[in-house]
Amino acid sequence: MNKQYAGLIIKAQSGFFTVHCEAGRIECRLRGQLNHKRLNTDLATIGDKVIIELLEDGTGIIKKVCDRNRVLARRPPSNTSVNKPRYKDHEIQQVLIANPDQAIFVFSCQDPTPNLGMLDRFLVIAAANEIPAIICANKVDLVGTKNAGSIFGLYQDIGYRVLYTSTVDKQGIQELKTMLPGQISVLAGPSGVGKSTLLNTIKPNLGLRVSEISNSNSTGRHTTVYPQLIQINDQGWVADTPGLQTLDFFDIEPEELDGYFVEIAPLVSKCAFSNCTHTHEPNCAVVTAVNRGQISEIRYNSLLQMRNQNTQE
Ligand SMILES: Nc1nc2c(ncn2[C@@H]2O[C@H](COP(=O)(O)OP(=O)(O)OP(=O)(O)O)[C@@H](O)[C@H]2O)c(=O)[nH]1
Ligand SMILES: [Mg+2]
Ligand SMILES: [Zn+2]
Repeated sequence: MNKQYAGLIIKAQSGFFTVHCEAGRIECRLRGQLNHKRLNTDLATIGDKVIIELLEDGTGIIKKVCDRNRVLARRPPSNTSVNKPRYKDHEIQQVLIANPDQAIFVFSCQDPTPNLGMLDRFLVIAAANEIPAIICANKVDLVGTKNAGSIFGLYQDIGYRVLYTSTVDKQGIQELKTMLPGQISVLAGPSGVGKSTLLNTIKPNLGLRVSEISNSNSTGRHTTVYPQLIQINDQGWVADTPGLQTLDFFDIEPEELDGYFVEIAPLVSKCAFSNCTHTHEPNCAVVTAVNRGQISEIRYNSLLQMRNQNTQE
């Protein structure tokens, strides 16, 4: 009988998985029968805790994927057939990482222009999955701290922690570094915002591939192609993930979106109608708060836009 080990998937690349365990880093494949177990989700990805069997040739077979406590996931983009896995009639969620303890959503202050609508979507997904969220506003060197604050400050006002970082002048890097030990974190965001560069700056010998062009406003450029977890210390890992262009919700209904906007959620029960859409209804606590300047119009519009998009889907 071959030896078995409990381990953590740290890299996932087209059906091959690198598993970190007592026996080292083992290249593994999934056991065939596992393919039928889960109907609506990626079977295995980074962050999954697994049981592997070590074979004579030094590779391994993943025999069991342990239940996930939470996932950061989206609905796969519909314009790419390869990324749209289906199992019979079920649409399958694309898991960016399994079991994250926190998510760090990275956006650049400039190049590319920050897409706050996408940030709001990330925050909704994190809230829906009970993943603590931190915002990293990178490339602050390009706009200066004051301008960066005028873009991202509203998130601080509603209680999120915002790190202002630059890999050029090293601002905020130490702060980012102190947040990583002892837990599983994920860096996620659009392409070209500097996720891999941030990790190379934190861990200088890492050598992750980064885009050579700093002004990467062309769409479709993806420098990081496979997600992977990088070890920070004994229990501390941080995931570098490929940049996303779209972030569609999986399993989040339009009516529940207001509950995932942290500053709007507490007002919802104060609206006169329990099914209030916060648009035309009388005595809407949300609209009142927007009119009084207590809720940012950017966030309010973001909620309405998300709900419309989701209703159409
Ligand atoms: N000015 C400036 N440029 C930066 C900073 N951080 C990263 N860059 C540049 O931004 C470009 C993109 O960086 P990457 O690290 O490849 O971006 P990424 O988020 O990993 O992109 P994907 O892997 O495609 O998702 C590179 O040319 C970096 O040199 C920064 O703080 N300031
Ligand atoms: Mg990258
Ligand atoms: Zn309302």
